[in-house]
Parts: sequence; C-alpha cells; structure tokens
Amino acid sequence: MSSVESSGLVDLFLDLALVGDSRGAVRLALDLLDSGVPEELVIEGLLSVSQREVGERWHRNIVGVAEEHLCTSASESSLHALAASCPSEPSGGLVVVTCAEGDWHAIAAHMFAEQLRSRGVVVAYLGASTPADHVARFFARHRPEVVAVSCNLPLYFRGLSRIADVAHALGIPVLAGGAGDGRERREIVEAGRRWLGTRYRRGDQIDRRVE
Ligand code: B12
Repeated sequence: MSSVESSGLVDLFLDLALVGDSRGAVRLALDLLDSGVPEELVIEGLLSVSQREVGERWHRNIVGVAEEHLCTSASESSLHALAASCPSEPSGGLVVVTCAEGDWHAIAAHMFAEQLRSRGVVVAYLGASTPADHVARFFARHRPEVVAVSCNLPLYFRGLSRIADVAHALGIPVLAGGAGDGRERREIVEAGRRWLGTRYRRGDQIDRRVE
C-alpha cells in the first residue's frame, strides 16, 4: 500500500466525488501534486485506488451506477488537471493508446496514456471503444511506433484482437494491458504477450516504462 493510499485521502476523494463535488476532488489531487507527490503516484495511489474502491462498493450494492459515474467524472477531471499542471516535453515516435473495441473502460486507458505522457512519450489517446476500421485509418495517417490497447474485460479479447490485427497488417507492434482484477488481469497480460509475438521487444520497452 502506498503512502497516498494509507493517508485517508482516498476516502476524502470519494466523500467529495460521490456527492458531486468534482472541483473539491480535483483540488485534492492537485494539492497532493503540490506537496511533491509525483503525478504517476497521484494517479496510482489516489485515482486508480478510488476507482477500484467505488467498483467494490458498486459490486456490494453500497452505491449505484450514479456514484460510479460521479467518481469516474472526478477522476477524469483530475487527470486533465494533472496533465495541465505537469507540462512535459514529449519526444520520439507516436504511441497510440486505445481501448479494445467494445470496451468502454476509457479511464484505465486514459490513466495509462497520462502516465506515458508524464514520462515524455508522445501519446495519442483515442478514448473508449473505437471501431477497428477507424483505428486503422488513424494508423495509416499517423504511422504510430507502437499501439497500446487497454482491455479491461475478457469479453473484449476479440475487440483487442481486431485492433491488433489492423496494427500488425501495417507492421505496427502492439502492447496489450489493463484489467478489472485477479485472474482476468493475468489472462489479459497473457493474451497480450501472445499477440506481441516476434515484435515483443519494442512493446516491452514501453511495458518497462510503466513498471
Ligand atoms: C468505472 C467502471 C466502469 C465505467 C467505465 C467508465 C469509464 N469512462 O472508464 C462503466 C460504467 C462504463 C463500466 C461499464 C461496465 N463495467 Co465496469 N467498472 C468500472 C470500475 C468501477 C472502475 C474501472 C476503472 O476506472 N479502472 C481504472 C483503474 C482502476 O484500472 P487499472 O486497471 O488499475 O488501470 C491501470 C492499468 O490497468 C494500466 N493500464 C490500463 N490500460 C493499459 C494498457 C496497457 C498496454 C498497459 C501496459 C497498461 C494499461 O494503467 C492503468 C493506470 O495505472 C471497475 C472496478 C475495478 N475494480 O476496476 C468496474 C469493472 C471493471 N466493470 C465491470 C463490469 C462487469 C462492467 C459492465 C459489464 C457492467 C454491465 N453489466 O454493464 C460494463 C461493461 C461496459 C463495456 N462495454 O466496457 C467489472 C468487470 C468484472 C470482470 N472482470 O469481468 C468490474 C471489475 C466491476 C466489478 N467488480 O464487477 N464500468
């Protein structure tokens, strides 16, 4: 558990977010940043943990979809505010971060994209589920160096595969990641490795950047 997680700030973030005080929640994230906590840790220790906690409460029927939406909205706003407060000078080839076709868990992909950006990677984050043929058109126009696909449910492995196929058809390496939890996370990582195939080394470079 990180010091952010154990500080009670997650509960405070949720207290604010779940009653719709998105501004207060964003302020909390920015205060952490101002106190010297690196952006990546604010994302991992505050936003990601709050998202999982609201998922847990949703699962146990303590809160409903309305509260989940409020929390996700506060986390999204926090991500934008953090990005605006942490200018980086990205360089190198373009990395496209997209969700698997069918997967609407955009915020996991957004968190990952922002973590890459904070490490100086040039990132285009496409958001939630995008049809593979439209992703292919974007690839053809912008020729990314790598595509990182966020897949958060095994249900969307096929959608992940469709995006991997269009990337591979253009010779673009694919890195897969993201997960709900537990067994699925391992399955997703394994599926990602299978698709990476011979192109693993270039994707691996990005993988190491997030570990
Ligand atoms: C918010 C949320 C939603 C929102 C998403 C909104 C949005 N804008 O993103 C909405 C309401 C759309 C939603 C819908 C659904 N959801 Co939902 N959702 C969640 C919740 C609460 C949080 C997800 C989240 O914010 N993740 C962000 C953080 C927490 O994820 P993270 O994995 O730590 O992210 C890091 C890494 O994965 C990594 N990463 C991410 N992408 C990549 C990519 C690469 C290449 C790499 C290397 C790394 C990487 O970087 C991230 C930052 O460090 C989770 C609970 C949970 N435990 O996650 C459920 C959860 C994922 N959902 C779940 C379910 C079942 C669903 C629905 C099927 C519900 C339904 N019946 O309709 C639908 C599916 C919709 C769809 N087509 O996708 C289940 C999945 C269970 C399972 N494993 O099968 C969960 C676990 C809830 C639960 N406990 O039951 N959901």
